Amino acid sequence: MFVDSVELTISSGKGGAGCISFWTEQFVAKGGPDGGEGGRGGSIFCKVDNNTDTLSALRGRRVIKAENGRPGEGRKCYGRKGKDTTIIVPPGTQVVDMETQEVLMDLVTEGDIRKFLDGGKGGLGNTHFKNSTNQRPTYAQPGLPGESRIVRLEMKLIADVGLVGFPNVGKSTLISTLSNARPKVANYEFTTLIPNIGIVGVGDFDSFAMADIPGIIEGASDGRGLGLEFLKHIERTKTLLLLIDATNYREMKYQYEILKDELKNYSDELSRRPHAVAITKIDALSSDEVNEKTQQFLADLSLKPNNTLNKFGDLKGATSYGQVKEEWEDVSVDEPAFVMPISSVAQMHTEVLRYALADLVSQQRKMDKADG
Ligand SMILES: Nc1nc2c(ncn2[C@@H]2O[C@H](COP(=O)(O)OP(=O)(O)OP(=O)(O)O)[C@@H](O)[C@H]2O)c(=O)[nH]1
Ligand SMILES: [Mg+2]
Repeated sequence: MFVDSVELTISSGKGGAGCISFWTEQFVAKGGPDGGEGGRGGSIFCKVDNNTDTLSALRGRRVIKAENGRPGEGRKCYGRKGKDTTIIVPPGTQVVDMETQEVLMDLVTEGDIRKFLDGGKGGLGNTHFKNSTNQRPTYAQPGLPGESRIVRLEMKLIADVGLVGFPNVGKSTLISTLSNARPKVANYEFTTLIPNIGIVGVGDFDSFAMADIPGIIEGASDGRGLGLEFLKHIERTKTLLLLIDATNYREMKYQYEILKDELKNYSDELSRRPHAVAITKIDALSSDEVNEKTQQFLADLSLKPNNTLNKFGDLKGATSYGQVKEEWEDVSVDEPAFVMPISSVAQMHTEVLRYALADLVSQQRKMDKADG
């Protein structure tokens, strides 16, 4: 099962107590104080590891606690330090304080190790308190308590392409056609309740990650349907593929506008992300119908059909729209990078789509690099 949020109490270790002890030995009547310092409590670290892709390893655990420091001992011996605990999380995990909802840590970069909670300091032993007026102190410090936080670990998918569309438009079918993911496909709305990520291979060496996200409906940004729960997953996808169902009772232009509106209502930044459009289920229509519908859709968006997508493969005369690559960075992201009719079931144009998406992703990666 896909787990993307777990609640936990996380505590660092308590410091060990300082020791009260006096030197004793044969023929030594009154040895001085020799109580050692307590060990520091273990700290909590978080480490980002690409090899885990869910938080499921943490499921069922309620408390994660680092070891306490050991108390100091006589003969000025230090107590042993408590062992640190490292929590391994997938990239894209946030640590959110349950009380304040504040994001305490944002763990994105592979290999990153960050200290979350400091272990409590060990107490000083009585050796430390010896002075000219008190040669035999009978006092030592207790160890300091560790820190404790009730948090929610939340994983937000980081995918190159997020599939966005109304329920039942064929998002899961497309991801199972293009990638290794096999989400459930069924002819009713809201089949997909949790996001799935698939790796789409491009040629022999290249690939990108695609996220299948539950369907969006009008009012999603106010919490309707599955609401905000899943819009937050889209937040971390770098580009979006809007799926518009050619056979749906909802008009294509309407679908497109609602999707754009919902994204914009959720966050301005999301609506400015590069996006493309796939018109789905075209096997259910005649090719004339598909061309007619696509032409109408492009006209509604004030876009002129062109055939630039043919460089990625043969669209067999289907009407489409694509921005020429070199111009991409200057073009407003308000308009789609391309509009392409497809059918996942009949595998029509899905290969062209694969390469066109790879192209969009590689441009996006270049832009990310340029931004640092
Ligand atoms: N004719 C045709 N039907 C399709 C195509 N793609 C998907 N379908 C059908 O459309 C229905 C919904 O497909 P899903 O892939 O589950 O749709 P979804 O967008 O993931 O739906 P939710 O998860 O509910 O949002 C299923 O009955 C699919 O068989 C296609 O290319 N052609
Ligand atoms: Mg689905």
